[in-house]
Amino acid sequence: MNASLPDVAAQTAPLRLLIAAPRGFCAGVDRAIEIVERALQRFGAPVYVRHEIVHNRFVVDGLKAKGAIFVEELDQVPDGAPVVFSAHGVPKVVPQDATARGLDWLDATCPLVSKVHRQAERQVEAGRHILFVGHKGHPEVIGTMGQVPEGTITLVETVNDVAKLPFGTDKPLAFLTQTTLSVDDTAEIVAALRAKFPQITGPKAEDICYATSNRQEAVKAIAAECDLLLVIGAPNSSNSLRLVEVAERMGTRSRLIQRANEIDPEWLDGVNTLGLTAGASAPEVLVREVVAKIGELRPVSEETVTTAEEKMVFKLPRQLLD
Ligand code: 10D
Ligand code: SF4
Repeated sequence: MNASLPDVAAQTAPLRLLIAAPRGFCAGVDRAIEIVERALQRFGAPVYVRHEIVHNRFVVDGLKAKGAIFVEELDQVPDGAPVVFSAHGVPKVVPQDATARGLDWLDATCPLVSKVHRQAERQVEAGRHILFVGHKGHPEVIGTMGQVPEGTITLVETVNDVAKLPFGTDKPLAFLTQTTLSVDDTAEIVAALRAKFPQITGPKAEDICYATSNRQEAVKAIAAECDLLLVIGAPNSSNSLRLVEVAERMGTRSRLIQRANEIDPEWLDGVNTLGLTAGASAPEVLVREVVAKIGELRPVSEETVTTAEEKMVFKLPRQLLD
């Protein structure tokens, strides 16, 4: 029957797989993982890590296998054991407590997060109240808000929150942001802050990092062509969740997956072009695992779409260099 021919053709035609670049590990994640690995070599196992070093189970399990022990709070670290603070950063009191206990501690906070920490301190020293744009409860937000005394910083999550802020136009204010936010949402929130508080100071744009914005741009470049976009990342990974949102806002169905085995073959029904990317904490080996899995389900023609080149590398902490 002629009517069935297009369907047969659609099923046998290779699936066009568009892989976004940049994707996956950023310089801050590379550095954080290397800090744990070098700490294991230097001190021997076990090395304690406060919070998942980055939000990826595969990475965490790999380090556990080498002797890392992951805990949520410093009081779970026994006396005398070395401890690494995660890439997301910690409140000021954490290194203070570690020093008071005489622990060997290493800070794997991404230098771009540390830069926001220093800005927070400077703004408070200059007498300004900080409006911090971020997601409540995220470890980076807890870490940055914990750089300054309580009552000197207010969390702002939405444009609606801006409308409710009780400050006047004579109050000295500054804004700072989490590094892994949606570029578009943040631009709206910052515009609302500047409109309501003409006196506000802040970074030129916001503190969203190069890796976060590059990965969102790369998704924007392919999403319109895709029938489905898969994002490899964890449900607690802020930057990965933002990539799903970017695709969905462009009208493209998107799914967050941690591993290839989470792909439901039915998702590919009627899909001619599939997009694929990975959050900043997801290793490339998981991208290859997903490509291989898709190849088992359908013949695939693979293309990489590159929107930026990344060359960023961060230095390791001094204690690990000698
Ligand atoms: O949740 P998230 O995007 O902040 O963290 P993740 O570990 O997924 O990626 C690395 C980003 C960091 C450490 C925050 F800058
Ligand atoms: Fe640093 Fe950005 Fe990577 Fe976060 S996502 S670790 S801020 S480079």
